Amino acid sequence: MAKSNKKSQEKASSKKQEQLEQHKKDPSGKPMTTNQGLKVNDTNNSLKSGERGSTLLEDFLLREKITHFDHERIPERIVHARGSGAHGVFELYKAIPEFTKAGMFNDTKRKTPVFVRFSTVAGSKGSPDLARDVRGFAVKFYTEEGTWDLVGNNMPIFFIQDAMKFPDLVHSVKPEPNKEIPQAASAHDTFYDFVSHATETLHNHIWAMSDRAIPRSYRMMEGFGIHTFRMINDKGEAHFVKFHWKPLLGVHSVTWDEAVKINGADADFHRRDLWDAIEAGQYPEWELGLQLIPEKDEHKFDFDLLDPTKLVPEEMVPVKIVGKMTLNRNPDNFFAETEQVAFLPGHIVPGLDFTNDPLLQGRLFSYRDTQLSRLGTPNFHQIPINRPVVENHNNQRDGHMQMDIPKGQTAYFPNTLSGGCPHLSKMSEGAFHSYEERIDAKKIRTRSESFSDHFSQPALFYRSLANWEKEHVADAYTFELGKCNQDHIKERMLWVINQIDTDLAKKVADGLGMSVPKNIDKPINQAIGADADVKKHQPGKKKIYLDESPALSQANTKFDSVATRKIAVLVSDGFSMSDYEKMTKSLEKEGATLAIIAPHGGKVTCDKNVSHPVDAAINTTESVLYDAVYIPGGKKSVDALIKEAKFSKFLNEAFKHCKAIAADNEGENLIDNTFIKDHKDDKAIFINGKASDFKTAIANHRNWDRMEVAKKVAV
Ligand code: HDD
Repeated sequence: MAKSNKKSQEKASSKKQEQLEQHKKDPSGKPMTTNQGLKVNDTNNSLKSGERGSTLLEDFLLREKITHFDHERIPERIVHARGSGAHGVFELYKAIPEFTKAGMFNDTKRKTPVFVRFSTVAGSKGSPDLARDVRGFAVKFYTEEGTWDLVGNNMPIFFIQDAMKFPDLVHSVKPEPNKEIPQAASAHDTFYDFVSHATETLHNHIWAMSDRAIPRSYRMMEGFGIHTFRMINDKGEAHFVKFHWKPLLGVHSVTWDEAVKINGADADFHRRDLWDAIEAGQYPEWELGLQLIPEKDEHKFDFDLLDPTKLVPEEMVPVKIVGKMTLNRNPDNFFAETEQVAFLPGHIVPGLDFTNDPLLQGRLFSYRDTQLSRLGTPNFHQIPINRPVVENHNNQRDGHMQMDIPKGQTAYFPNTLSGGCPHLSKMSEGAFHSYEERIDAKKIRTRSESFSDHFSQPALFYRSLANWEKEHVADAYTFELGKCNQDHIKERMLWVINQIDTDLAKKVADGLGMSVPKNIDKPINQAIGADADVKKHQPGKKKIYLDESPALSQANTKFDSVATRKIAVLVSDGFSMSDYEKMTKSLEKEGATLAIIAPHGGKVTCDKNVSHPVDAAINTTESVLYDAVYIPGGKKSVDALIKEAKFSKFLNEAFKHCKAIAADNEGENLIDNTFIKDHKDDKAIFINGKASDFKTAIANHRNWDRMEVAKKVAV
């Protein structure tokens, strides 16, 4: 059966790809050798004294093979260990010289090569993809002026305001140190012990309780640079800027029940989805948007632009779309590229600069430092995936795994012996020059009072959600706190949630079988110094400077495409080919992927006596792996499906997860064997319906109106 609409696999040719080509090794048709190039005759047996004798120390083949194997692991990333990467390209729609002199934002003919890595934060390298977690969204731009890394997340804010607290945050969410439990999960006492005392975490935390933390696909999530950065034009004028990635497929998520089941059915769900889409030529695309704020407006907001726990609502500062990123090539080798890629927020180019956001400032140190233990050498920039596409020369020398051979007598500056080279460049010649910001201040270890509003933006986020999203948030809090053992932690969390929204707190309290504490002491924000003035740093009362921000709700995303959606087609021998064609032709044309699911593997024969390959036998797959389900007619086929209970379970689950379901002719008999039989009037259930209506329902992602009924489905 036809799969997705395969575009021709265009070979992404770029300066970076050409550079990587030089390092690739292709063993096809080649003899096996040792690392020294010696041809190998036997890689299966060690050298022994006699056929059954002991193995000899002389065996250099054994030693080379085993030694390399013994050392083939490197430390996983301390956070964001689980991830997937892809190559691509960034193209600018329109030059923006008025804001920045950065080359990639000034030349619409340039195709800037990129490498992107998506990740979860808390889990280990082998943890499942659908953990409730923030997703990393790190982009490496190989620009003509040097490499720029935009190391962001899929949520526009962060948990903490100062890098000094990062180890505490991470230690609280990671598995508890005595028992190394739980893996890739925030639902445990230590995390909530921390969150309830460090109230600055609440904004990112409520996002993590929302559907944003369980995306349908990496391809269907937004990305954010989070911090306020600076753009500098060639007159030296600066604008504050926030970076946004907007996926062309819209922002979509799965439900928590699906997430839990997907983790069992396919722990690589997001990794596979990204890989498959790129292999099929259905290249993921994001537009890059900028929120630009003139320097003079720095203090115009009700929050501090340097506080990374605050977003700038799009309704207050619109997002200006400036270009598009397309991911068009899978890596050749996971370890060499995705594992060894090193992102550093300190990788910057002229025309861009940092701000004094204290979280960003700390990150500028941490990322270089971590590569030293992870990749083992200050020469990590020489690893092919990390090499810039422009030449780099300086007087740094030696170190583990030096791959370059720097020529010449000198390794210092200034020098005359090498003619003063490598020489310095003027700004007019493209040299980087830090933005000259006037600073007149005391050296002081404290938190700015302007960072003390911890409730207004979580409340704005919650107010802006659709009812179904709000319900998911309440369920998530109830689940997470339900997994905590300590009542005093849950109580404190309920008190804190109550400061965000009283209805939300009540719902969660009901779910926990507790009540919202009224008289708890105001939680002391403990993320301050022992001598700090406590009153100054207490989170203030929530303010309302915007009733709602529609841009924050997934109900307002794009619902215009079925491209890359996976539709399960349940069939057995004798299914109606004309039904199948009627329903699926336009879906396939618009890029949806159809998967034939049958009682057995191999092939099924339709009523026209043509055999079709089965994509998955029912015992190898699960409903949660698909976006929609279709059952064509054909009595013999449907009778066989009814006999196998898992097909009915498959449908009940799709119904529970509010997905579109269509059946034609005898296909209805299978529907009648499920919970759906009394809900055929549902707006995303189609019995002998129109293909175009089914398609619209799939593009709509889910029918959330069904949520109350769906809860009654016991699967
Ligand atoms: Fe971080 C990795 C994103 C704050 C320290 N971080 C890492 C990655 C992403 C982020 C996407 C994975 C990169 C990859 O795929 O290789 N981190 C963020 C964002 C933050 C943030 C959006 C706040 C706005 N991070 C942050 C702080 C610190 C770190 C405050 C330390 C003070 N992050 C690290 C790290 C990691 C890292 C330990 C682990 C692996 C790596 O850097 O290369 O240095």
